[in-house]
Amino acid sequence: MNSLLSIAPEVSAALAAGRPVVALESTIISHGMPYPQNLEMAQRVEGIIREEGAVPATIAVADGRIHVGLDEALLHRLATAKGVAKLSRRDLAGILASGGLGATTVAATMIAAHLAGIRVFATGGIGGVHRGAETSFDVSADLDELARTPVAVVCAGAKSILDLPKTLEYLETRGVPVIGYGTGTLPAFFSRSSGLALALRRDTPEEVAALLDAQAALGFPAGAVIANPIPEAHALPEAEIDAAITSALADAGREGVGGKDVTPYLLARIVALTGGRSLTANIALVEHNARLGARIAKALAARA
Ligand code: PSU
Ligand code: MN
Repeated sequence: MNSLLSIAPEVSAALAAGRPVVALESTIISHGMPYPQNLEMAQRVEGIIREEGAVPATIAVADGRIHVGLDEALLHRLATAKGVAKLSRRDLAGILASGGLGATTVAATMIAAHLAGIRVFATGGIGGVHRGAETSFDVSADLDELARTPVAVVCAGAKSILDLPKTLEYLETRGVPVIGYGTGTLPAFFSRSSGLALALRRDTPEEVAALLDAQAALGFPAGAVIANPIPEAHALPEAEIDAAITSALADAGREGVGGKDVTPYLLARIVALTGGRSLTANIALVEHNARLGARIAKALAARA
């Protein structure tokens, strides 16, 4: 395994000393946002985690290794290179064997974080059950990863490009705790609430850490979703975002977009259709999640 995993010295020193570390994904950089906002976001998010007293570990694959903690050059390549592969669980072996450049989704980032010994991961949104999944079978591998890999994912819920009720049902079936952070309902990414009730609510990083430690003590393989609503000031009006999502979905259908291209296609269409307003909101919520991720990592470190 060591030959496949390349952990940055700062990250491995923090892990060895039991200091807080927060994992970050790279598909959000390569496929989730346009350049140069993607690079600025990635750098700012790392800065926020440091400001909170934790160590950021952005994860990607290059030159036959999984990198946990990226240098400036690799971060820049991910933000600018054409044809960066989008990696989920099924893609990891292939890209490691071929030596290509790849960005990790939530699923692949969880795998890498767990291999490195990192328990907390912050991002924007998770994948889920797509609308129309009853005919397309399009269910993100993120959900099964949450059921089998013990990493807590701090996110702003999921976008309503997905079928949110089905996504919650699937997570329930697979035994994944979905914890509303300061809320009793599932946040819907651009808006603070989907209206869907959650079984779990926690209001402080310490309470979240206690739950994660209890889950670890049970020996369950599963991760957890920490669903953190977008800050009020950045939430988008639901009518505006719903209209953009409806038309993005129609465009995807017309153009026959399928497989792993669906999510990046929809994200880019929504940015275009909202005149960039969705991008500003997306960046704000990722920053907010990074701060909470760092605080949860610190609370976990304090319990150890
Ligand atoms: N949702 C977002 N932004 C993103 C993604 C999802 O709001 O960037 C990315 C994440 O990397 C997530 C992936 O893991 O898309 C899910 O892709 P798929 O639906 O193909 O599983
Ligand atoms: Mn899919």
